[in-house]
Amino acid sequence: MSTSPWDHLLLEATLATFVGDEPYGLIADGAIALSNGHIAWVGHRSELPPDAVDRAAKVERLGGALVTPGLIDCHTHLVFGGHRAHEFDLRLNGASYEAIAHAGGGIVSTVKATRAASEDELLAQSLPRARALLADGVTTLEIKSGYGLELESERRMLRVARRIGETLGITVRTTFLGLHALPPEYKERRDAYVALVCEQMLPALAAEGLVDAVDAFCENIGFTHEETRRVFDCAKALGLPVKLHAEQLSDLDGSALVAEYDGLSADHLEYLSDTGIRAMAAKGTVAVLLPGAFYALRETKLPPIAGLREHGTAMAIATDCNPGTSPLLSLRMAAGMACTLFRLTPEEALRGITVNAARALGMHDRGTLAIGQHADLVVWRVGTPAELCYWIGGELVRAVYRAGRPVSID
Ligand code: DI6
Ligand code: FE
Repeated sequence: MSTSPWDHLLLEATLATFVGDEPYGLIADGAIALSNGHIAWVGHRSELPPDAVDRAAKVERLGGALVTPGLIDCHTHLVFGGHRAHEFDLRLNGASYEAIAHAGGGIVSTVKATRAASEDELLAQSLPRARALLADGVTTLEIKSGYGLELESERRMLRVARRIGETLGITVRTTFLGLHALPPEYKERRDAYVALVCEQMLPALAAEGLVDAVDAFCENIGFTHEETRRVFDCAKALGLPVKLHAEQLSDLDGSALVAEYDGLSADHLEYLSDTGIRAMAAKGTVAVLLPGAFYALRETKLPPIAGLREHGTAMAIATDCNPGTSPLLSLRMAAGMACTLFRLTPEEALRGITVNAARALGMHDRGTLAIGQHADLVVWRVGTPAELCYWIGGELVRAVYRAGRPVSID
């Protein structure tokens, strides 16, 4: 038996490990040891090595508190300038999201505000949103570009995303979303914009180490299959994984396209068809569900949960935090919405913001409590996993650890 020292031993924990066949991978009266930023031991107290307490530099008794992996928000657009509360108002006065987009509002209005903001201003505006997610337990966060739509502004967004990770001490994965909307200056020149994205923006930003994955908005008000394919081909040539906004407002069969490219995930999926489900299942594409957008748009078409279950497709849940369709600043709230609106079980929803969200980011070193995993974890003020989905609001986080160290959530 190895006797290497542990930095921290947590005892009297209710562990939701998301490993094994038990619901939630639950271990009541569990213990977890952290060493060098990783999980060194996890299991039931009765199985702890006899010298466990002596081995640990610090021992803490949690009195039955729930411990989960650090939460993972695998789909956000949280770096942007301004906000769109006025469109919220317009929608409440009868305008549709598509009508607002066609009239020059929507994504394009956030593009104007984002282009006008300096890097420091963008950081100052975006950091509180990331801080809110962290305060609710998020330790790994995906952030997309897509409100710059020209090289310099896209670069600024991605740099701000990286700076958010450094400032808060959490992991940030960046996604290039050049094909988010057609910039106004390219209105009659779609091809030229797609060429710019593929031939200049993506290669330049990838060379600067600012891009971990590539996404596109495949939609009637977004980009076609062929345009998406062009950017996916470039991503592939650069060795970058792809994912897709698919089947959010209509069924363009984007899910089959992203599956064809061995993509990480297809996201939104309210209009996903049986064909799409089968294509995703064949490739193990993760289904990322975004109930915040469903809620804010008052969508009524539900994603086909029964079909996804039937095919054993991994389902992840994310906030989609963005100024237009999902100004949502709590991943735990997204999980609760997935239960109430989409009828996911609390276990499915919690797997969706831990283990399956890690899969959606292609990160297999987190999202579960298991030996060797990153010591990213949350100690909660509750003792039952379902409570994380059940309580609406409230400050349920007691402590957050990232790579074994406490993170400040103030
Ligand atoms: N789908 C969405 O829900 C967001 N982007 C996208 O492609 C909306 C972004 C916005 O309205 O600003
Ligand atoms: Fe989105």
